[in-house]
Amino acid sequence: MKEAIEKITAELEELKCATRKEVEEARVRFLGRKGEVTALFEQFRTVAPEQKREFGKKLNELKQAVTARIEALKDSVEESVSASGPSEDLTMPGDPFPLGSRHPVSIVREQIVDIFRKFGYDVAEGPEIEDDYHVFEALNFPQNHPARDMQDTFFVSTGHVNPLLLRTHTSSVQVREMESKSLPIRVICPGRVFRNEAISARAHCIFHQVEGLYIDKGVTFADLKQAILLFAREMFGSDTQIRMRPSYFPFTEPSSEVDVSCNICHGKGCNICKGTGWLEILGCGMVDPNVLEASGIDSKVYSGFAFGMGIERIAMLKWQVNDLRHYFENDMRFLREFDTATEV
Ligand code: 2NM
Repeated sequence: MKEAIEKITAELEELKCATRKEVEEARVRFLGRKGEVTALFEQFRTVAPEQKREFGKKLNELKQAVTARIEALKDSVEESVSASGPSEDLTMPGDPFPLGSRHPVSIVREQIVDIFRKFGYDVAEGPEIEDDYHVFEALNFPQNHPARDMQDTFFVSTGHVNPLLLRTHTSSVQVREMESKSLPIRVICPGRVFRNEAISARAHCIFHQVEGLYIDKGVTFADLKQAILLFAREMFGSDTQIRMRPSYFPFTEPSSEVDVSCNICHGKGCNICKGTGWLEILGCGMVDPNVLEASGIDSKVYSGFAFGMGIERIAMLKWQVNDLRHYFENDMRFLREFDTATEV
């Protein structure tokens, strides 16, 4: 037995393996069920009792040495495999993480909101599911106004005095601001609105608005005109002109629609402005005294202006998008056109 132990110890020092397979073969040869070391443990049972102590120790040491050697060989084989073989190069740059891009509606909404924030306006949001009071009643819509019809508005509940509905404009948020905030109020309300329209290139049942409201003592139409002019120049360029046309909205009196000079043809007439040199961008007016009074504001002391614009419409002008439906279909070929996200 002594010789057998010495023989294995000597062989162990000579043992060389080039592959994982060879290491495994060596393990089986020594430590496997029929291995040489395993056989010695079998033999150990026949050793004379007075020698058991000495050989037991030697055998255990042998097994430990074999195990350690096999482990060492395994490591060296693995190292040389990874040094030569097709393995990971830890200096390689990481896989690129695909970045999305801003949706054109978000880009324009942020631009509009940033301009008014710079003018000192707060930003407010409110519920998309509203009640009749905040969407129509408080905004001076008469009971028989067509917007209150099932044909035009999506109702969530019907059959009672104040039905729930999907807001058709964000003016409802401004009503909530007038009800809850102290004066003066300067606020901008971006958000999604819903109208029961047949979907076409020019109309959609969902779109986005930014509405603004300014109420203080002595606010005049001249203040409105100046605010809109400054906005238009920030948004469309410092040489932009505006034109106001009389209009009608239930919540403002007087009311006006605003055009900006076409920055494609600079007034010469092109197919974007349909040869007129002007592009319609928003509606506005002086807040009707009935609207102020409904929210508890004394219309003899305070006056204000309000305006509203469609975000999709402005984005269409900005990028010459000819069909509203592009904004809602999430076609990657369309969305990638706005991919300015180069910074991480
Ligand atoms: C528009 C046009 C004109 C408007 C009015 C109000 C409120 F709440 F103060 F009465 N908010 N927004 C308004 C006025 C909106 O959108 C074309």
